[in-house]
Amino acid sequence: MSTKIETTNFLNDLDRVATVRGEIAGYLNQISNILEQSESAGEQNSGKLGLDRDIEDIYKASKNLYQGRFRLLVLGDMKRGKSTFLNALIGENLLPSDVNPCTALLTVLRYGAQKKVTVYFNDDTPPEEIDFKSFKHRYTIDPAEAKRLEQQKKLAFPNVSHAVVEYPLPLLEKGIEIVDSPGLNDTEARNELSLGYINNCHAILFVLRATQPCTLGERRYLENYLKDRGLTVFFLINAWDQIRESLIDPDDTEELEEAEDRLRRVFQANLADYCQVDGYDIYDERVFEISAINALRKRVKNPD
Ligand SMILES: Nc1nc2c(ncn2[C@@H]2O[C@H](COP(=O)(O)OP(=O)(O)OP(=O)(O)O)[C@@H](O)[C@H]2O)c(=O)[nH]1
Ligand SMILES: [Mg+2]
Repeated sequence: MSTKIETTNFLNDLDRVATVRGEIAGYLNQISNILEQSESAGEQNSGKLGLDRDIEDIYKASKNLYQGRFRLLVLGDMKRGKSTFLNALIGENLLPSDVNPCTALLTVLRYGAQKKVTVYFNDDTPPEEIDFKSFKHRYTIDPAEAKRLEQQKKLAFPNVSHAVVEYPLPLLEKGIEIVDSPGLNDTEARNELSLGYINNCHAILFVLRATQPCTLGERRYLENYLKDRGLTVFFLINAWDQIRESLIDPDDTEELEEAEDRLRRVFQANLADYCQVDGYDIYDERVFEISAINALRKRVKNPD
């Protein structure tokens, strides 16, 4: 499996997308202006056509395209490596990720000239900028504590809306926002925080773990929340490195290949339905085998 990230090509592609997006935004703006002028001309002659709503929609679509935000939601069961994947993307161990404490807040990662984290509240409390160490310390929760709160149907930080991490990363400068979410689990109350955010996003990165292939819980989230909703879902099968560790003889390459193929068949059987567009099978464009921890280690060692 290659862990090399083709960043240059990808960033060039994003530049091309930004150019086309700007052009389409310009056309939409022209269309809304022409319609507006026709409506006011009509008003003085034969009467208006009642296109105000359409004009507003087109204007909004144009404005959104100009702003150029594209939001990706990283979703998945607890401890699948969502935060580690994002840290690998940044190239720094910035977001809380550990065997124990877990992500407790929706955390939006967006471009900023300086690294900083700001916590936003649901009540009148003004947004608070804190340092990364305090952020990790204050806003992660232990799974046992998470479970206890769930049983009482309580949220860990009920007055916190979300956190925004700004980071000077070229990928984010092109208008991409990536959202880390608290891990899904058995209790619906906590899942609402992550799943309720789906509509604010343009695509989903659903993170699974190679050594726990499509658990019942995961199949349920996919079936109940993602199936037939017209969403663009990418699947990251993380911790691919652990397959080798689970072999009796980790150096037996034949055994490793067989184990990998068996897992591929399980994932294929469960995810194929989510990788069909207009009758076309696009599995290879939607499902990726990764090792976030290896990628993070490499990025930390070689920052460029
Ligand atoms: N072997 C291996 N371990 C990984 C990999 N990615 C993450 N981990 C480990 O898995 C544990 C959980 O990782 P997190 O990134 O905190 O997982 P998460 O999905 O964000 O967890 P929650 O926020 O609790 O839902 C950590 O101990 C990571 O070091 C991987 O690719 N391979
Ligand atoms: Mg996390």
